Amino acid sequence: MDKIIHQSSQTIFALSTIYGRSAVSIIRISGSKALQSLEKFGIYKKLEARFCYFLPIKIENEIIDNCLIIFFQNPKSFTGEDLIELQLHGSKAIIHEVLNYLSTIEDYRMAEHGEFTRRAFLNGKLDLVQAEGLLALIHAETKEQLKQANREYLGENSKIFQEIRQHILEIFANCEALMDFPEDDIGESIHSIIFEKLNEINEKISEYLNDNCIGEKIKDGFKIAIVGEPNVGKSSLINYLAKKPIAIVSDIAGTTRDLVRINLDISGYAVELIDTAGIRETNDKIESIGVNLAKNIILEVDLILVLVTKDNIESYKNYILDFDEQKHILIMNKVDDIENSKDINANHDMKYIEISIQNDKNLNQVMNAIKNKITNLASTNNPVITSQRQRFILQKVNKSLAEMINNFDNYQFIDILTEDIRVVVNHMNELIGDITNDDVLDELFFNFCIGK
Ligand SMILES: Nc1nc2c(ncn2[C@@H]2O[C@H](COP(=O)(O)OP(=O)(O)OP(=O)(O)O)[C@@H](O)[C@H]2O)c(=O)[nH]1
Ligand SMILES: [Mg+2]
Repeated sequence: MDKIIHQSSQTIFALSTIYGRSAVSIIRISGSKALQSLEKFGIYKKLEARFCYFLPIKIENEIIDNCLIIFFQNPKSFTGEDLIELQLHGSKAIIHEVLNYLSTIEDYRMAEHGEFTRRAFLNGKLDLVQAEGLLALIHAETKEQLKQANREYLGENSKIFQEIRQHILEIFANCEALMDFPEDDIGESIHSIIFEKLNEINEKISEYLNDNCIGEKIKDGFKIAIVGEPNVGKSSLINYLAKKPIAIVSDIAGTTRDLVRINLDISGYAVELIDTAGIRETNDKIESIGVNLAKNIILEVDLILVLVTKDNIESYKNYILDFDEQKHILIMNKVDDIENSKDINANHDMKYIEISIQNDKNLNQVMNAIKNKITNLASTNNPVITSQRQRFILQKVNKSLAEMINNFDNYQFIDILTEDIRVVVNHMNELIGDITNDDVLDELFFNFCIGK
């Protein structure tokens, strides 16, 4: 059954494209009185829904612009309300005139952040997970971010969450049946069905949770740090990978103190690359703050480029206590300084990529190694969880189900189990957005821009 369309008494409007000079600017107007704006602009023609009209809009009889106008009639619009889209020329003067004029119409006001999408959500046009997908879609900067956002926005993940909820609802129905046959054979068999189903569903949820937070990493970006002793060429390497000079390079040991960050697109994945202070014992107050930042960032990132030179080949063991090949790439720089660099790898268990940033030697191997490591990290099945909100709720569900399974034989009354399952169903409703509270909605929609 279609949801009842919720038409707010206030009609909202906003610029949906970026403010500034451009070929086209789009202003959207949504609400029960959206059509009134056309009369105010001197358009008395009755517009058919979903047709495109090329008409002059006037303010006090003066033409402001010739524009394309589309009328989306409720419920077949993005918000579910009556919605007008004005495609104007992208001039600041036109945008000002039109927005100012709209604000003078009774019951009209400028939209708040994400208010169009919030109305769409309230009118059942999308669920909360899809709204998160839409936000990710707008923020996507790389191909993999886009693919993940589209899966979420188009409802693939919602479908999985709905299926989980459906299975839990079935268990709930089994519990109710059990109330009718508490003591006999049928009761026994339903009892074991419930136990099996609880196990089955919770294993699936654990699988989704056990994903190394890849969904969030694809969305927010993988973090990669370059670490090593002073002067090994860390800043030279970040400048090379960033293709521009973002960090100071000098032959004075201890040049970099702050964390220097840059966002890159590597093989379609968003990556934040971080240059760090050279790690050494120092009495310099500022430098030692930098060294601490470097040591701490090692614990935070997904991948570490460990840079050494022939003089300090194993020094990384002082600050990387837990060397994991998945998480680290060992690189030896300045091989231009070494007569026969092959011997260095031969003398050590660990394999280094030998490079010379100065001579542009083997730098493509560093990029390939980074690409391989990131694609390996991301190579689980498409992640289902993409936000902390979703993860927290699923963790609650997972924990509650695990407790039920562990205490299954101790449930003396089936109605207590039924009640526990009802709580879990409510968590799933919260996840999909069938139960909401204003704080959650405020937080999510505030991250949208004003015209969305
Ligand atoms: N010979 C040679 N010198 C290099 C190479 N790469 C960088 N250098 C030089 O090494 C010196 C230190 O380079 P940086 O990139 O500042 O080193 P860093 O690791 O960032 O140093 P800190 O910020 O002090 O920790 C500079 O003089 C660079 O020009 C290389 O491949 N070969
Ligand atoms: Mg540096």
